[in-house]
Amino acid sequence: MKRTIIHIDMDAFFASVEERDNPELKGKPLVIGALPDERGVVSTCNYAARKFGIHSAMNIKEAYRRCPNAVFMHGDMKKYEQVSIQIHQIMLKFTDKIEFVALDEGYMDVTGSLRLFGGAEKIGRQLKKEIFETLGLTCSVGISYSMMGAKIASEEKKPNGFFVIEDEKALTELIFKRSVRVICGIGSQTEKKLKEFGISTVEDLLKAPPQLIKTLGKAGEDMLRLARGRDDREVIAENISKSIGREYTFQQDVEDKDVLKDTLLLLSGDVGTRAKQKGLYGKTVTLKIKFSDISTITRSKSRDITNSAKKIHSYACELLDEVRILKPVRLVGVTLGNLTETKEEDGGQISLFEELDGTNVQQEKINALEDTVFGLSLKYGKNILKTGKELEVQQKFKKN
Ligand code: TTP
Ligand code: MG
Repeated sequence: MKRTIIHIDMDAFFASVEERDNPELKGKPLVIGALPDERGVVSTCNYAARKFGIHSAMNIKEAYRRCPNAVFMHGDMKKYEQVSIQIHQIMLKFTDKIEFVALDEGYMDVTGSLRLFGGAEKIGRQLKKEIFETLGLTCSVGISYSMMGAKIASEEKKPNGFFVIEDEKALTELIFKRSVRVICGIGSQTEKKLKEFGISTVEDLLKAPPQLIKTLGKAGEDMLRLARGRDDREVIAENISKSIGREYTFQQDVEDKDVLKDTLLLLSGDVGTRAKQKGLYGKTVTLKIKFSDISTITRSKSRDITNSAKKIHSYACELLDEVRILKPVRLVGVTLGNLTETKEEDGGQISLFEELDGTNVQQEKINALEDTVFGLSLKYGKNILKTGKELEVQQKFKKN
């Protein structure tokens, strides 16, 4: 059956949230990330700053050189996570088949909602309208028959875009003359490799001798299939996906394990909240660390089934203690995996509150307290209650 997929991506996400909240910034070039006198990179910038050639991941000194008059600001991850949850809630009005792939980006399979809402374009337009009216932010929406098609469609008319790619033929025609980078999964390394074989564009790939594709193995077959517009990947909703994860890219590289642990506390809080929202529990906690040279490691631990933020944090910290940090860290992430909807009896009696807050509270009390916090945060927003530790960490982020 033909599917209908929508891809939504917020425009200049962090920067747009700051422009919205600080009206005096309107129209000025705005760079979110490190400050010019710090070591670090651009997280993102608004479209006024992009005119100067500034972009994500650019060294902050280079960004400053290109536009010394821009406003430079640190990001506020907690705020962006909050907005992300609000975006998700608006998307849920149209379908629960949603796969969020970044804070500001997600796929929706709306095949089953078409009749109810009067078609894909109506859903797409309504989505944009509700996000703008409720959150004061613009986004770009792409509609297509596949995930790749929808993603390319949402990029086509950015910012505030709306674009439909009907079928495989329309997609192939659209990307025929473009760089192979347009194909999902082809990054700079693969691009380089393909160039050695004389393949730079989608057209080159489609016209490449079958023998050459064969030498590239399974990856070659996959690329060719995608270049022909065939993409069968399904939108995997979080409530049936195998994991819930969150990660954070530092504006400046970090070497201090305590800062990593503090960051993991915030991330674990978010993972725990998301799991609770979905009524899910997980058995495996995975820690991800990306170093400044972009080498990445992951470590996993399977323990008691849980969705407690405290437990997730504690397991992530145990994993971190087993890693030797020999290079500066650029990104840290935590994922709760092996998800189920049923909670087996909590085995452990480790009082993590003891560790975190210096008080000795029994596990049942901790669970009850977490449930209360969760109930309140659902009602009033995620920031309603925080442990002293969390506040301390947030202050630290703000200072940084
Ligand atoms: P993107 O969607 O890639 O970028 P964007 O929303 O800022 O701009 P647009 O989609 O209009 O092109 O990323 C979403 C957010 O993720 C972005 O606002 C900041 C953050 N981010 C980083 O922190 N570092 C990065 O290298 C990138 C690409 C994004
Ligand atoms: Mg975006």
